[in-house]
Amino acid sequence: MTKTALITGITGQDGSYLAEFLIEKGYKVYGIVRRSSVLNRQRIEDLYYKKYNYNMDNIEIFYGDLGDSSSLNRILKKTEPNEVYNLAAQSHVGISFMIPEYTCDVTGLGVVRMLDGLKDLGFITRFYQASSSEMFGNALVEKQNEQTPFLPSSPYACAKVFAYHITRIYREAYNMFASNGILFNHESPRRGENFVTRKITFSLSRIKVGLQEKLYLGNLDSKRDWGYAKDFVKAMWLILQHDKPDDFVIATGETHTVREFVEKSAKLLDFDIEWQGEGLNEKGTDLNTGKTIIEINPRFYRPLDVEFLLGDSSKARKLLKWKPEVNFEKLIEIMVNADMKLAKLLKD
Ligand code: NAP
Ligand code: F7E
Repeated sequence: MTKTALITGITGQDGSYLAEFLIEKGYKVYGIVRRSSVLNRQRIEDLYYKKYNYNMDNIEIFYGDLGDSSSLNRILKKTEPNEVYNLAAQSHVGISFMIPEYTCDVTGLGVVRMLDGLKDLGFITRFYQASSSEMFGNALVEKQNEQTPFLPSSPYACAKVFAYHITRIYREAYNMFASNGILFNHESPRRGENFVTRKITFSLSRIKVGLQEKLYLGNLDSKRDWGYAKDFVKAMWLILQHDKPDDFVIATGETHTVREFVEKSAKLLDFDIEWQGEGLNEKGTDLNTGKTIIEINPRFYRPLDVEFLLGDSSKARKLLKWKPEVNFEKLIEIMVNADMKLAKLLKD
């Protein structure tokens, strides 16, 4: 029997990699996409249109929305999936301060819509919830694991804490196979351009070929545990293959500042960055040309930021035998190479 998986958020960074991973494993993948005025399927284009030539044996797309339980129930009923990966969310932390109610609805309540739909249908489905290291907020411990208390610092993180607990509650109350993957930041050439890593590799590449003059950033000193999205979607699958539902932290165990990410990306592109000034007046100048190519813009500061995250994924490493293959340096290289290729294409 072919295994089936339903992915909400299939058009996102993780959804697109997960769809590829599952199809390679022989799954039939169902995806939920939302209506937009232009088709928003670049990340699954190769998979859906080119590679499988609309071959519905491997992948099938349905219109739905995490804000609309009638569409979710209809899709669940129609597909009866063996596994559900709930990846859909308003996933931008900074933007969640601008659209808090919407973020809580989709990122938080959307999860209860999915879980309740599944519970009522009664078939045996394993459910994965995309929980986030943002739930730890400015945690008081040096390394965060499954025991670390949550201290959310944004509407996004608050919605994710709700989603985490409602997943646990459905597991305990209704005996559902519902698990949380508490994933630390993971990046790739498919990362949205307004997340900091991609913004850096995308903008510096464009500056290199003359398509852009400056890169404007916010807090350069915040630290993140950054991994590679392809490594992390494998962990999602492993979490649902485990013999019992449970919650797992997935992280690389290394933390770096935004500034380090800028410096390493710049070096790969042969910029020689010198930092001058402080706070809002800090600037990064390329010593090769004397041009200031990095500036701070208060617009990119958050009303409340998470300054430091570092994950301890010992549980996943032990029980799931998961470990990341790509380290910080390699991740930057992958992203810079991809964005430089793109910038050159745009230039020509
Ligand atoms: P992403 O690239 O922003 O993708 C989000 C997906 O959700 C997109 O497919 C988006 O559709 C879809 N979506 C948004 N609102 C929706 C709605 N109302 N109804 C249906 N679909 C909706 O995010 P990602 O980086 O792949 O992350 C995947 C999940 O993991 C998210 O839940 C995120 O919060 C969580 N997470 C991410 C990280 C990370 O570092 N990447 C870490 C921890 C947890 P459109 O394409 O139409 O916008
Ligand atoms: O910010 C700082 C910013 O937006 C990282 C999401 O996938 O991972 C992601 O959330 C840091 C923050 O990711 C800019 O203040 C400086 O301290 O790339 P980010 P995030 O907020 O960590 C978690 C795990 C998720 O779950 C989320 O869905 O970088 N920063 N300057 C900036 N950030 C952005 N976006 N833009 C800047 O110009």
